[in-house]
Amino acid sequence: MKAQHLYSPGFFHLAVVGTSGCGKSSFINAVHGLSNNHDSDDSIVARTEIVECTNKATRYPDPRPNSRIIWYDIPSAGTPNMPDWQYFNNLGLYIFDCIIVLFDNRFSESNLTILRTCEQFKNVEAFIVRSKSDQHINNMAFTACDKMPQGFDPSDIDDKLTHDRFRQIKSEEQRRFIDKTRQNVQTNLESNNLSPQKVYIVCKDAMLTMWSNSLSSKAIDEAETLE
Ligand SMILES: Nc1nc2c(ncn2[C@@H]2O[C@H](COP(=O)(O)OP(=O)(O)O)[C@@H](O)[C@H]2O)c(=O)[nH]1
Ligand SMILES: [Mg+2]
Repeated sequence: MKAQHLYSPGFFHLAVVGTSGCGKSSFINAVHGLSNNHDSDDSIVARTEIVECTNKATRYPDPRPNSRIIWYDIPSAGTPNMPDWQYFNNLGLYIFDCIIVLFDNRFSESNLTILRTCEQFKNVEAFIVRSKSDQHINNMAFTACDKMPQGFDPSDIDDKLTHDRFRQIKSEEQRRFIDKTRQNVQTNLESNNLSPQKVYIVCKDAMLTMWSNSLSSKAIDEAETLE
């Protein structure tokens, strides 16, 4: 399995796992300073260093100077052709030093199975990351606007009063989203007899902004996640 993943002794091997479409590839791109249409970027990573392993995982050496991390974009979990309990073994996830369990809308059964298996393999440390926070907060904010008095149109960005009010609504919804997400994950961990742990809440744009040493207004846990 180490040969399949082109394992390099002395390096730290980090796998990103999650269901299809949860944002694994976008997350790895953003962590590496690449937008999703990076064919047009001045790529920080030499594209030739990114290889697809025989088991379809994609291997990305970390582009930061002197980094000894190798990132892996792992084929999606929760597909009908591979039950959750086989996924960990079939993809050789036990060879990794660390696994990031990424999820978007739903903290699913396949996420819990991976976390449970990581607890059994004591050498594999797992982190939980919630992706696409921007998308969800936007949706919540627009839903909250529906409850505003008739005539309030959040898309009217030229009106300063509307603009300020919408920003305020968004910041309230962001707080609610953070609280709900943390609570939901803790409840799920607890009811599955898993140890409590932090959930890192991120979005790809704020992650990418970290590369320009500035802080995006969308940022939540991006700095801590990179750390
Ligand atoms: N708004 C938003 N969209 C995202 C984010 N991350 C991923 N996406 C979108 O979600 C879709 C699936 O992402 P992708 O990285 O291909 O998921 P994968 O199947 O897990 O690799 C794409 O359309 C992405 O642009 C995010 O942080 N915010
Ligand atoms: Mg992908």
